[in-house]
Amino acid sequence: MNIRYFMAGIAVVLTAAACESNIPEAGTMDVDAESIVLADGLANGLQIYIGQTVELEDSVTVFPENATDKAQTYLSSNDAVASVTPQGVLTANTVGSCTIDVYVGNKGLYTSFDVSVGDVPPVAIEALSFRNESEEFEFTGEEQTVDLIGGGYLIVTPVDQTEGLTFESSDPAVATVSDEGILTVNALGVTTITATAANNENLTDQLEVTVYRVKNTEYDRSSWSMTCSQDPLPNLSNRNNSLTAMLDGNSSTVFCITRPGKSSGGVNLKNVDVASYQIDYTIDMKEPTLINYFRLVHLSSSSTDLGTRMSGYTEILVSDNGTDFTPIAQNISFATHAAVLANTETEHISIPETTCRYIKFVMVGTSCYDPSGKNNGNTAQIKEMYIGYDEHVTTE
Ligand SMILES: [Ca+2]
Repeated sequence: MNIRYFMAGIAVVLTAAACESNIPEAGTMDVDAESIVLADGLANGLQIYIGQTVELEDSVTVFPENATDKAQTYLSSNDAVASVTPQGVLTANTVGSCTIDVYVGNKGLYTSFDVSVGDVPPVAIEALSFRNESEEFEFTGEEQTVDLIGGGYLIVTPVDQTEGLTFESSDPAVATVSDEGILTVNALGVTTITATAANNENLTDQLEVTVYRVKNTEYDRSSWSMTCSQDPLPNLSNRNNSLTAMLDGNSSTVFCITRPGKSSGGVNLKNVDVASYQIDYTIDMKEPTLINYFRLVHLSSSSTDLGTRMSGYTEILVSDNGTDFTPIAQNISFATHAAVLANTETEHISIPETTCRYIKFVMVGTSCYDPSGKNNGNTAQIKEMYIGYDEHVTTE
């Protein structure tokens, strides 16, 4: 500081010599800060909530405006309630009150203001509704819970609401729901869940919950027969290929077809238009049959046989008379599952529930073969194909 005064003195002398005036040049003298004015939000006491932060710098003004040392520093009387960085970033930590001192410059000028920290304000629910009118859950028999809110079954807005909800189950023996919206499945049956905003009974919605088990019916195939657009079928060693080979429950017989663009077992499709070439087979179940799934048994879990697996169907059609067919499903793919070598049997592959006598499986191009997507292998080979009906029931 002494050096600056000394330099200012030189400036005065030089200026005086040049202009013959005793007024120092602007900016050549220190100007002391004289007062601190707090914005109303601080001067009247700052009210904030736990977790809130406030930048104080913009709310503190030092006069005169041309004061040369406006450096500020901040200090809290109780950091546990509200802490403040030397740069003036204040954070509310817990419910309570404290005082913040604001120091300006280095000559003892300061002021202070009070801070009152309150609890986080409640956020009321504005709307709530279940995504669907009903949901089904398969009974596992083990400890089984469903997060209705986190799982997206119940939409509550705003998501950061703090009001809370109440839940009621019309049949707690089937399922109960905690205040947090966790549904606990207890038994087979049907129950209606009512969700209501804690402080507003007009904000309410209902969900019918069905807890089911699968009652499986897989049909006896001994009387069934089959036709195929590829006839005669390729003659492959050790496969005992025939039109009944995948309906006979015999693991030493395998239904095989030669794929478009390939040649095998005396069937040469190397010169066909591969992309549009269709192969289909039709199973005659001999009587109208209620179905909603099929499943396949692949040839083996050997990696060399992977390319012979089916990975999907382009279309599935059904008929009552074997002549007039109605499509029920398109682009059925189970490639993800079939690509796992250990899976020699597919899961139950769902199709729309239907009652029919004939069911036709259509493959176009190459996408239905070889789950690796590499179009490896010359044939598609199915050891067994089963068709059945999985019913959801709510009784033992
Ligand atoms: Ca067989």
